[in-house]
Amino acid sequence: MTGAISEVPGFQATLDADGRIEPRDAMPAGYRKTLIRQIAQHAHSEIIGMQPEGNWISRAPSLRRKAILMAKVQDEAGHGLYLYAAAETLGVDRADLLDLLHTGRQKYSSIFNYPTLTWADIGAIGWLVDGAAIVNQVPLCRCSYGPYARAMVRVCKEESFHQRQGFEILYTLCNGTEAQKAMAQDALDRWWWPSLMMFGPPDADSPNTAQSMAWGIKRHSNDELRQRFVDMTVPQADILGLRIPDDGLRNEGDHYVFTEPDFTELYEVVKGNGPCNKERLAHRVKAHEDGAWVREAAAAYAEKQAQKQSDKKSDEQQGSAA
Ligand code: FAQ
Repeated sequence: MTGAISEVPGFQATLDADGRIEPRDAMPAGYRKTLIRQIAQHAHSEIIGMQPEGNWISRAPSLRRKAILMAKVQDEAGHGLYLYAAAETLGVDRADLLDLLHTGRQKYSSIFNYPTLTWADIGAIGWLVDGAAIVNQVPLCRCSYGPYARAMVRVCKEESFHQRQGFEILYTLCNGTEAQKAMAQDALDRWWWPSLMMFGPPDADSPNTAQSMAWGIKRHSNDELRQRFVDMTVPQADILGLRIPDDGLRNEGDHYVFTEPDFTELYEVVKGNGPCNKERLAHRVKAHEDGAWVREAAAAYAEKQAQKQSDKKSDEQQGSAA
């Protein structure tokens, strides 16, 4: 594996020309390591992120809502698959990445450690969490690593549908009874601050941002994206008739000034001390163990197919030699 940038011919020139680094290109070890870390964390977030919404599929208020939510949760599984595939182009094995997740040695997004208490939470996840994901991930479509950037293009299209379905759930509640509107407000009150934390620590405390931006992995800093999210979301809250739970929020021309979230809460959740960390990980590990027979069956089938192919090849070789 290659080390410093100076030892990697062509790498910096590709970045300077806004080109894409592809799996077979030489790359600095740190670049590869950072990508594996970020893409794996992203993949883990997608599959753990299925849980808070998945547990509402059986309780969705109508058949239409149930069908939409099922499709959304399946999309998240698909995003996980694209991302694990993108990580594998860097020379790691998906099974090893899952092992790192299951043993707590790799992270997933803090946001998925909060409970979904009411149906309005499903609206809030779509509107705020997918909304934050879009703000974070649209710039990743221009990430310097080709497979990650290309995966993001499709992911972002789907996230955009997810964000609209969440907004539409809340719009319906906000135009319903007083109790439904209060449920929507309560969901916003609980999801607002964790959504701001999704963007990561403030720039001054973010150990990875500067290098990741120099490598063209991240295109914007955590604080820039957080600001962009606030600017996008506040007018949408106005349309819903909901109040953002921030007394310090005010419009200053092009931007909204807002109160920073309590980042000690982010650090605690990332350390494993959020409201649902243990439950989420235990559920994931159990799902993985319960799926062992599928992986074994798929491996046995693949082995049988490979044997068939090789038997056919040797029959053909013998036939042409005779
Ligand atoms: N949660 O130096 P930085 C979704 C960690 S997908 C947990 O700023 P970086 C779709 C960070 O890893 C949501 N850990 O790090 C969906 C680092 O730890 P390490 C996931 C966090 O990488 C919707 C340390 O703190 N999206 O929502 C968090 O430059 C609905 C220092 O931080 C992505 O993964 C956090 N919030 O910036 C699915 C997008 N923030 O590894 C289902 C891609 C920071 O050094 C339902 N990732 N950390 O020990 C990124 O853009 C970046 O990795 C950041 C963090 C911005 C998340």
